[in-house]
Amino acid sequence: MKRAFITGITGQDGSYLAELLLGKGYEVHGLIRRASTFNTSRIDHLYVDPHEPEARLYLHYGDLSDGARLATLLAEINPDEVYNLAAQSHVRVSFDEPEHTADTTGTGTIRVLEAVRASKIETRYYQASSSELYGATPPPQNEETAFYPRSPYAAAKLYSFWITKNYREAYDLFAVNGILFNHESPRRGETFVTRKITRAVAAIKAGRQDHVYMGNLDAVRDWGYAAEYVEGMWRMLQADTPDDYVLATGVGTSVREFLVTAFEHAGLNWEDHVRFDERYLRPTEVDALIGDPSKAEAELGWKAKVHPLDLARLMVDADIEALQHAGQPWIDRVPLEGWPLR
Ligand code: NAP
Ligand code: F7E
Repeated sequence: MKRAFITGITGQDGSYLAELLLGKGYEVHGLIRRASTFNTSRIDHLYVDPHEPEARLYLHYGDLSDGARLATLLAEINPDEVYNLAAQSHVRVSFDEPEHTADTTGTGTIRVLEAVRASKIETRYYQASSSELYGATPPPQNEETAFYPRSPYAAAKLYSFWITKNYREAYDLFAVNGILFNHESPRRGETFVTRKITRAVAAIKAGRQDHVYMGNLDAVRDWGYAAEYVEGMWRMLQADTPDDYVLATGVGTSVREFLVTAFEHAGLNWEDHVRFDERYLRPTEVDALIGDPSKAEAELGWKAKVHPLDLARLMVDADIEALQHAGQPWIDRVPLEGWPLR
């Protein structure tokens, strides 16, 4: 039985990856942060009492800020594959918390890589790199495109990209960068633009909210479906040689187009409900990200099937469905207009 270790298992991608690997027969170990409330809602459906013989998913407390803990854990678990998905992953928040972002999204990576070396395990390593690396460089973007980061988040990911590549060259580690363009799902964090829109549509449709405040509607992104992207991560670690790959749909869509599609899908006119608030603007914006995934298609046989506007409809349906189930925690606890969070 193969064994995998996932940092960020409680996040959107970590939850889909854990599901995928369990389905392939892996034993899966995940790193979780100790919090004062439960933070496992995205993986609760995978829970099997660890005392039971059929249990194959185990969680361990730890943090990317604690390198010694990472080394001890890796030595104990001895995984065949390490997926480093943990990060402060919100671009706008990285302008508010640049030092914390550097520490988790940047230095956190070297702590995991050093933990791999210190524990002397034989493993393959996946680094969650990002299309944000391209920043101001115009699309289409592929593995040869120059990086031009435009936020503390992107600058921290740039460090992580290069240190992963350096460890591959310096120590002959099977280490890869997945340069993933935006990928979304019904499990997407509630303050990323797609989920913010689809949750608002569901709440407005249900008569629980009247409007939503948004920032720059002109930005263009290449939104794919997260459940498909974790398959690409896994394929990168099954390749004969380690390399870096772009995963994307190749289709660019503006925030406005996504928003119009989501409102129309619920039979609503977006102009009646969308307002502008400058707090959602970024000091430096990334205008357009559209990926060219041909290398992953040719070498890994990976291709995105769900395209951005279908994804918008899929996410609206999921949020409307979620709202119909009484006792949804976010509806009960959070004021209808939400916290003024970015
Ligand atoms: P996400 O939903 O924000 O999940 C982030 C995960 O990291 C959560 O499990 C979080 O734990 C954990 N985490 C944060 N700080 C940590 C720390 N100091 N120590 C340990 N764990 C920590 O992100 P995602 O969308 O799944 O993305 C996964 C990775 O891919 C991230 O590195 C992200 O930057 C990168 N990425 C994402 C996209 C995208 O479009 N989704 C595109 C390119 C790259 P809590 O649950 O406790 O907060
Ligand atoms: O913003 C605009 C905003 O926060 C997308 C992360 O997963 O993908 C993600 O980063 C666009 C930006 O994602 C609002 O200005 C307008 O242009 O959903 P987002 P992101 O910044 O692209 C990359 C690849 C990652 O690696 C990151 O981890 O939407 N926008 N109005 C807004 N964005 C937000 N969040 N909220 C708004 O109200």
